[in-house]
Amino acid sequence: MFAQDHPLPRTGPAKASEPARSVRPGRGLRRLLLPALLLALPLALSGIAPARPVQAAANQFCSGEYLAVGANWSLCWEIRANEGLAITHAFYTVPQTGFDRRVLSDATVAQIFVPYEVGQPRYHDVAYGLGPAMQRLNPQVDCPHGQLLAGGKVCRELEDRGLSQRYCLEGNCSARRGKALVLWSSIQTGAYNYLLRWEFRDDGTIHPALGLAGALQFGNVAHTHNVYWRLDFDMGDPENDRVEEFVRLPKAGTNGLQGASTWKPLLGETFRPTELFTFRKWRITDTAQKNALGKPWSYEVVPSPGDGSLRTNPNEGFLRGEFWLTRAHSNERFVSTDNADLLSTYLNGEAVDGQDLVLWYAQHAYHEIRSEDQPYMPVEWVGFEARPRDYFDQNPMN
Ligand SMILES: [Cu+2]
Repeated sequence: MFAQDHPLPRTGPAKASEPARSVRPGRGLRRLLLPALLLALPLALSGIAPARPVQAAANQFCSGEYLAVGANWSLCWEIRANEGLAITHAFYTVPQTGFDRRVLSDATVAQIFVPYEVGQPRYHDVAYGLGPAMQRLNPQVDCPHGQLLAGGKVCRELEDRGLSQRYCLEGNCSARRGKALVLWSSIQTGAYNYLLRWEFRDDGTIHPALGLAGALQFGNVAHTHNVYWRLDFDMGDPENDRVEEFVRLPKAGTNGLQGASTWKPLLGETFRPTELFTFRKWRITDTAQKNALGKPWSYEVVPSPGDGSLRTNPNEGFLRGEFWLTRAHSNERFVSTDNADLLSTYLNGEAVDGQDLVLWYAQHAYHEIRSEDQPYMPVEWVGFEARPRDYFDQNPMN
């Protein structure tokens, strides 16, 4: 579904003075940039010739600096008062066919909840507004190979992401380097600098990440950064979504030597904890679309090994699970405020099968202070992968 800019709902007096307002940048620049140049440049840099030129499918929804094209992707983005840099449309162009497919309709960071181990403070940073806290980037150091947008507050880059493939046949070896289209921004929250980074790889993988940087807020007090991502996948169209959970178990009677796995549908709005012992992960499928092998198109959310978990008390019920599934509603965009657990209220028994759905994924970075965090912290990334599973007929890079 297409997100609108809704004000953050508040259910009680908030610490922030006023609800953050949209600081969407002016649109004058759009007219000045040549869409043709935007299309041609990433292709020239990639060195990979698709069957036909990459289509800017997202250009139906945005243009100028709000349209980002490269690494087989075309995206629209905007700056929102609360979530900061948001992806509003993401289309993948299949290299073999030149065919554009919608993947995402809306992708945001929906909360960065930072409770300190001594009980207070407990920050809900997205509720205070990431948009107005975005900082100007330095063209030489921050964005040397890209373009600065939004008055210098967003960097758009086409990055070399290292080896994407290597294989040998009868002693002849071939390798390929991958590309990624990246949009990122820097946000000042107290002494911290958050780096909000959206990476779209040429093989269809999406890698959202939050960088923790800046200086320590309270010296030697440990805390967790609970980062919530909100993803509205719309593969092809918003309808016919189904979400399933992966489970791998040892086969009975084989002394642990054999195993089997399956995908089980989630039958209603729900939350689920991560589970390392069963390789738990989740996918969203479009039941009406199948690839050439007869498998339903899907994207899977793959937890990162260090994602951790944090459970506190019922007032912070949004900490009960790492993965949440809700029906898509444009006014259900945030996880929490200083006074309210919003995410739990979205679980109200709505049917999910075949509907337009939203996935929420939470990562928990435990920040045990180390000497090397002084005077300025080395950047630490908190990110995960959303990968195509049977969305293509084969490796799209071949
Ligand atoms: Cu920290």
